[in-house]
Amino acid sequence: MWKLGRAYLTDVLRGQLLCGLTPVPLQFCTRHITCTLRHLSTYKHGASPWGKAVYLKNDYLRKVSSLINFLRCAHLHITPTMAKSKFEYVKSFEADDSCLPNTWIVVRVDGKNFHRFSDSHNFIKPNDDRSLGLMTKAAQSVMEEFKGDITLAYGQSDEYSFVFRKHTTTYSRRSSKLMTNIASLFASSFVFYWPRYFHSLQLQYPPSFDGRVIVYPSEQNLRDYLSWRQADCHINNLYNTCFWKLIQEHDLTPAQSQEKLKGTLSSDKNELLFREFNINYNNLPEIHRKGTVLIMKKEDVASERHRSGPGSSPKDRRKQSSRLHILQLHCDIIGSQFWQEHPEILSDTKR
Ligand SMILES: Nc1nc2c(ncn2[C@@H]2O[C@H](COP(=O)(O)OP(=O)(O)OP(=O)(O)O)[C@@H](O)[C@H]2O)c(=O)[nH]1
Ligand SMILES: [Mg+2]
Repeated sequence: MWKLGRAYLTDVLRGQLLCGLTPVPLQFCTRHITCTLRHLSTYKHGASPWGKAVYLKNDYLRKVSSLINFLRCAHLHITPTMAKSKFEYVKSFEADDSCLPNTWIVVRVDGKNFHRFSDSHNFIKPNDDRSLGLMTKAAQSVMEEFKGDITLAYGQSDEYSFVFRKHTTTYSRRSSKLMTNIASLFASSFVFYWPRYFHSLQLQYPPSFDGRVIVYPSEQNLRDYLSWRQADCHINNLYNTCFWKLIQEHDLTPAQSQEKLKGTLSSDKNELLFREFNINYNNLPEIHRKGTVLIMKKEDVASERHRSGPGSSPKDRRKQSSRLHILQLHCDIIGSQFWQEHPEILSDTKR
């Protein structure tokens, strides 16, 4: 592989050297550039995971690729007969946005202006279980699509975060491909499954979701990210529960309710809920306090017949007995217990 790359580089350089002298070596040069590109592209986009891994890891090949892009940009006149078209060089202007290797890729989607969207669709305040259920259904569609590659998803309010396994090679780790595919599949699933959760309530307008990609180099960073999102869920839920109780049951205006809660600590809000509304915050539904965690779990689905059926090989039996399914939890992910119980989330084996 290494030798092959080096041989092509030598040819390309030789061709470049000669192309200033006569038109014939120019053809020589372009033929080799085209050839090299085809090989690189095979390794980069090929079906073989080995090829992809080699492409990702082989710094040398990346340099060859950059050199070729440089030659193209420098207006080497690649003729239409040699390359696909003389316009193809414009592809080299595309930014290389592949995520850093050996990091956890997180894609977070967030509803665009859901303050307005929730008002337009009369969402129950502060938490609408129809909306939470629909968000989770859309997240499950995404996890199904990237089966075995997304190990955990965490959602609350109008957002969902998807964690890819550390060494994923999906879309060659290209940030824009990952982000746009997830955001668009999430949005289309949200619309597709809308009637299942909102029944006869019509969608007033098409919702949309923004997306972002963040890479985390250490387990601690990744866990801190998820802790941050869950803490955000708790802080907002505690505030919103107090805010809406004061409006709904004490007839305060939104401005008065806001004023009453200004500067209060978490303990003050817990106290207010207990004293004025006889609510123990810790007894409120976990889905509202902790959000939703989705993880991939292996499920034993083999029937007795499959396990010992005539003609079934041990491989068949293994296949039949380990189907992946999505487990939905509403638990704490800030402490260590969750991570001790599900070590496979951070281990990198493709599931
Ligand atoms: N009533 C109600 N509102 C919700 C629910 N879930 C989300 N929302 C609304 O969605 C908003 C989400 O917050 P943000 O994502 O920060 O705000 P946004 O309006 O979506 O604005 P951008 O994300 O910046 O476009 C909340 O402030 C609520 O207004 C719900 O279950 N019930
Ligand atoms: Mg939003």
